[in-house]
Amino acid sequence: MPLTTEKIAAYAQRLDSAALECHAVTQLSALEPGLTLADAYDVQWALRKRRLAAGARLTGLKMGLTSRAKMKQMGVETPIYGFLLDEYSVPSDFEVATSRLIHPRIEPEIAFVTRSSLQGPGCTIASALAAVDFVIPAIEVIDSRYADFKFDLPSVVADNASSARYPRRRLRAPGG
Ligand code: 0L1
Ligand code: MG
Repeated sequence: MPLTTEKIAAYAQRLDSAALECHAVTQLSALEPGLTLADAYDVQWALRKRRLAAGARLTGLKMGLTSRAKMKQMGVETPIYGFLLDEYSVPSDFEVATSRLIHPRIEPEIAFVTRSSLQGPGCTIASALAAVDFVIPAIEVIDSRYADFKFDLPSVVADNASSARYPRRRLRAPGG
């Protein structure tokens, strides 16, 4: 049975508070042993709505578990997604305040900067490619809200794919 609306909201609040107060919590599937991927994305979407209602702005999306090594580690075949907010961004020449994070790690990434927004239904690979302005190497700071950075797939999806910080660059047109 899918999670009730009340439980989705309560779990989103739990993860939001963990991030805001910098304390680790037990992974969600330990509280909800039957947690499905669909439940987990419902919690992630509720978390996104909470942050937007608190004044945050959506700045992008991320894919997680994109490397073969990570997929193998988690026993999955497809990547997951999460959201990025303005409040996660740090000027690229600033230090990241690790005191505001639980147990941060960094990952090398590839960032796709788009020039126009994309919306489904009917969003194709061709329209996604056409929307790309340029592609740059990037660094991502991830931070699991779960104790000891331990989680299964649905738990990490609910926790917004461990999203935490990313560098904000002053973007110039190539050659500009
Ligand atoms: O960005 C990522 O690939 C992280 C996805 C979640 C797994 C992790 O936190 O290591
Ligand atoms: Mg990453």
